[in-house]
Amino acid sequence: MTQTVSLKYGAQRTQRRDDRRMRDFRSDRVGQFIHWGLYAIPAGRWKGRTYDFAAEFLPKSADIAPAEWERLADEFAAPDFDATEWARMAKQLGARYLTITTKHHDGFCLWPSEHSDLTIAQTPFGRTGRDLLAELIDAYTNEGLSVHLYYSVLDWHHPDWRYRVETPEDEAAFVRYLEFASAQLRELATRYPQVRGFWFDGTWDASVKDNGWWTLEVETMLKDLIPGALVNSRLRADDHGARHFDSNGSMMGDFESGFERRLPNPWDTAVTERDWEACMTLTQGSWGRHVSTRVEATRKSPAEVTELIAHAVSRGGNILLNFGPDGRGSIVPEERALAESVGEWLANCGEAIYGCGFATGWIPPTWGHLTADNRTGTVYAIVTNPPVSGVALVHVPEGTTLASITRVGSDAPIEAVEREQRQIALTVDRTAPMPEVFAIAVVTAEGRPRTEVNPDVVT
Ligand code: H79
Repeated sequence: MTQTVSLKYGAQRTQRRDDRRMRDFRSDRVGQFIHWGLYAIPAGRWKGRTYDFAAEFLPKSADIAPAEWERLADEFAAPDFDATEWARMAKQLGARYLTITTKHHDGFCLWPSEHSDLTIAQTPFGRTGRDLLAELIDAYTNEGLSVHLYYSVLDWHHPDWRYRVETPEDEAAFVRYLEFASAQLRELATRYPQVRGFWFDGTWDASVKDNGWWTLEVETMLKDLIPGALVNSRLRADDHGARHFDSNGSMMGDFESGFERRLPNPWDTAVTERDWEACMTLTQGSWGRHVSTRVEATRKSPAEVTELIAHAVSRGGNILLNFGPDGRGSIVPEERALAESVGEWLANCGEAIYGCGFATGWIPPTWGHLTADNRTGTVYAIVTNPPVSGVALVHVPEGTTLASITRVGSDAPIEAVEREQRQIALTVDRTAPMPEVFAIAVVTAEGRPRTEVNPDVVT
């Protein structure tokens, strides 16, 4: 049993947030992550060699001197960048929000920060006077999407960044670094007050863990500047260096962001007790645009991405799907095609995703995922891996009987047989290119619809 420790910089609440902004985020379920920066230009290739590791790590993989890397700023002209086009594509995908990298580990800032000499202001794009982040925020807002700003605390460019603080000189430098990061975050929140929240990364080093006070100070400052701003758990450390969850086990920040390129165990229900978001690459391991054919060969298909979305929602979380535009500012054709296919599925079957969550009391199936809409009591069967038998078994919860099964996104007839022990045998199409979805309603012994199937999602 966890003992209660007195903390100055621990969680700010023990219950999940339930205000309008949080409820909107929770019901959005699908977000678009965009990794864009100087790394999009070499895209994993340097001096004739391709480095298959994540494109945004190229300065490390190819051991590039900072001064040499920073010369890429001269090439950042982004002639194809069109915020309206990006936003339309995100809308077509069915994403409800964007999280955009404002500064990744290499220190390059996508806004003209007064506090850095490595920003978009030093690029041919920035010299035209255009404000890229403002263009993106406006375009996405016009399409009805919210925007969150990603910020890496880890910074390979800033001379005062430290991985750990070992000497008085380190201490002085790192204090300056934290002041710099605070100033940048204040600048972002002041320049772009329309954003819904912030997404922190690069906070796992000892230097940050030893300064939990700073992570709470930043969370508080951002929420003072933008009331209700959402902040991910990855920002936070407590008095003792505990990250995401404080020394008493309470989540810090507003939603858990520990799921990176993985999802919770489909049989584990505990994760639905709090808000969480998983972020996911569309190829195996690169967030920034990568030209490697070996990386490209790992690209996930629309059906796989659809399954990831269903999986996340079935466990009560959001999924942030990552796009890596190229160095010219184009979303690459493979990612446009994905947005089109997944978007078509979401346009037809989104009622099983948006505003949905964990189906309490239902047994997770082997052939796919169940999601539930608490407002209607409807449970959705999303058949991502149809059994070879062509029959998917659904077990309705104890104390209920089947009221109806209907197809979502199609008028095709349904063949479903009720068996003993509350089983329904549902005939599914083993060759369907994208997951079939069925809406299932059950009634209690008294004949009332069974609602409250998902107490965690209140929209
Ligand atoms: O921006 C993308 C990646 O470039 C960035 N996060 C996503 C969203 C990223 N940076 N580093 N990493 C991902 C991997 C870092 C892994 C580790 Fe660790 C950091 C290994 C050791 C320290 C994670 C945190 C595992 C242990 C602590």
